[in-house]
Amino acid sequence: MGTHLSRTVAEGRAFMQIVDGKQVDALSGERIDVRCPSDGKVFASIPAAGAADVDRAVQSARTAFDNGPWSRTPAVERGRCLTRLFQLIEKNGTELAALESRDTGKPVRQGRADVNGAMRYYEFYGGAADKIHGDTIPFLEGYTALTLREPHGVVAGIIPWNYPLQILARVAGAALAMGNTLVVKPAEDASLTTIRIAELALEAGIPAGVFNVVTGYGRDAGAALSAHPLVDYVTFTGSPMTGTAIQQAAAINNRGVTMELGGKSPQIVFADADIEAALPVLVNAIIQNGGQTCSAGSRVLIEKPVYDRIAAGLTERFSKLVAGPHDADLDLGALINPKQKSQVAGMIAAAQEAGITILARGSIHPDAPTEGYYQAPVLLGSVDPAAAIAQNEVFGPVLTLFPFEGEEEAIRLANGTDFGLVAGIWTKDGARQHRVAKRVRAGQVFVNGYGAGGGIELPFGGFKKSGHGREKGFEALYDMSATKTVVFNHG
Ligand code: TXE
Repeated sequence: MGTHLSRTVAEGRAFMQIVDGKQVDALSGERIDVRCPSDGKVFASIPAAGAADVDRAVQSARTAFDNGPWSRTPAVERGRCLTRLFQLIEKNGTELAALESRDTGKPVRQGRADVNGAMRYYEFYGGAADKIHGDTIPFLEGYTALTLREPHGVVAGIIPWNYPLQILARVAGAALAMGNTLVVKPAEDASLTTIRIAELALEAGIPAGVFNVVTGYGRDAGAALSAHPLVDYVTFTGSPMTGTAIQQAAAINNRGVTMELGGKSPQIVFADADIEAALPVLVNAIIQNGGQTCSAGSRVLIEKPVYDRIAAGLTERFSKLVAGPHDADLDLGALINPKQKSQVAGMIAAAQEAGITILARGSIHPDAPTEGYYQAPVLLGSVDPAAAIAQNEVFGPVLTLFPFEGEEEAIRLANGTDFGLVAGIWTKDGARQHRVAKRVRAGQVFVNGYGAGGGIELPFGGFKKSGHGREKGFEALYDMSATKTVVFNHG
């Protein structure tokens, strides 16, 4: 397990923010160390922006919006810029994948998948930019009434650390396609690819001031951005607690928000399911990105006749899973930071204290640096649905199993948390597929499969505590714009 390219990429680089098309440091000159989760070592730094930096970036986005170099550019031309950005990401894909995986600790394979996902967003929204239109509406005699889709103006995007490339792409792709300008605040733990994408956006012909990036802590830069009076709309992916704080800040200015706040997503396996097909999907849905995925399938509800068979199949697979450095490309990498590692370990310990059985535990590669933030995957059996580990998002490689009896209990358990982001249903019974899909409270439901995070074309977002608003697909373009009604009096 030697040092590969992905453990040397960006070594020693002092990254800059992108404001008004220029690379800028924080006004205070303060910086944040960037550590690689695989070995805990500092390898680069980013500016620590404060309120004054945020103001400078928002003013730039405001001017760019009001002067119209982007919002009044024909939609087809905006689409072409996004398509060029897609091509530039493809061209720089190897570097971006290495940077993303070193910055976040995810296996390079996952970094590559994230680059592909990000490309698809810019490709999709590049093509969609000139395909969103308003309506004409039958109205009173002597009048013509029509609607226009207008950009909000300045959109603030606050991005988490788990999938920076992809989450940025779904925000930026939709917002820019509709003619908004952007100020993005990536997470302090994973800002590097966001900076690189903003640089590539300039190269793609997106005008200066349209795509700004401020880096820094949430409590400083994030809070100032969400409360800024010149921001017209805020979009956020992250924890429910921070989501509440951001909504409160945006409410000071009565601004609209899109909130994607995580989940506790169930996969329901009925006794007639194709179990061999389900098993690898059940494992991947929680192991992908070390479980640090908002749509992770963290709860498996199993009909009693097949509980033992599925528990045995998962036990066998979990015992073989190995965590290790991102460039070793094992089943999973390190978690993002020591706080996340202790949160996950603490929740596992509390579950054990509550008497919940550990059915299987994967391992950490013996050569993995001891300073890295590793957590071996854990499988928990026959979990009490009221237990903390059954109700709260773990955001780590921990899968919980629950036996159930019959469809009613399955639905009750599936809907029995505060969240409602994604659900999986495994059954060959067509009528049951439809019945259960309708009654499960989740923004996305997969039948005989599970698309954690996939499907750029598919609307995505939560019910209940998982948030509101929809991202991805055409629906995101509606969230990223407002309807204007225009009425002509011919009289
Ligand atoms: O999230 P935060 P954290 C969940 C997951 C995880 C937990 C904590 O359960 O264990 O959240 O992670 C910025 N005003 N998810 O603490 O705080 C912050 O700088 C404005 C689920 O990292 O939500 C970062 O850019 N912004 C999730 C972003 O918010 C603020 C993805 C996310 O950080 C701010 C990540 C403030 N007051 C974590 N405070 C998902 N839904 O996929 C922080 N930020």
